[in-house]
Amino acid sequence: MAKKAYISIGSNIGDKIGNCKNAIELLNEHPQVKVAKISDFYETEPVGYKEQEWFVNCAVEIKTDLNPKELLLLCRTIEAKLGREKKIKYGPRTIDLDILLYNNDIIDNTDLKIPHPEMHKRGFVLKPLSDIAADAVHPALKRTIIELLNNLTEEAAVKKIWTANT
Ligand code: PH2
Ligand code: MG
Ligand code: MG
Repeated sequence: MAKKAYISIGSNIGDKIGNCKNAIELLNEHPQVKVAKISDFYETEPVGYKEQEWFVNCAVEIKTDLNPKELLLLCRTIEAKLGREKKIKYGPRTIDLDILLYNNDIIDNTDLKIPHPEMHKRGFVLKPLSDIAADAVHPALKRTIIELLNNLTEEAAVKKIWTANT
């Protein structure tokens, strides 16, 4: 598995922790994906659209032979399998898998932007990501994940609920 990528996972409908764990399992079951690291899990205040339940968020590091487009398709397939329905932007979702980083690639297509265009503004992304990739460098901003987290101005709450690696 030649490439390293980071994926943000979130859920705010149903069994939120279970949905995130199922998503991780489905990623790992793909023959061309190996989940290498799992962050802690966090309960997070909704960002963007406030009138919805709090989320559970986590992040994973994967090793993969899929290219970014194939990985995006896999993420969408897993979302569909776990019962995600058509979405209101920023609204409630059973499961959401967003590609954050893929190697050091910068991709700017209409349907796929890597690094994720909002990752550096979001505590619910940066906090879990910092568990597993504190020193990874954002290829466009040239800042590490921990630097981005420390410079964050967004104040939405991010509370640890589950530790993956004990
Ligand atoms: N995802 C969104 C919009 N807002 N807020 C939190 N706390 N966590 C999320 O995963 C999230 C969100 C759109 O994908
Ligand atoms: Mg998202
Ligand atoms: Mg998404």
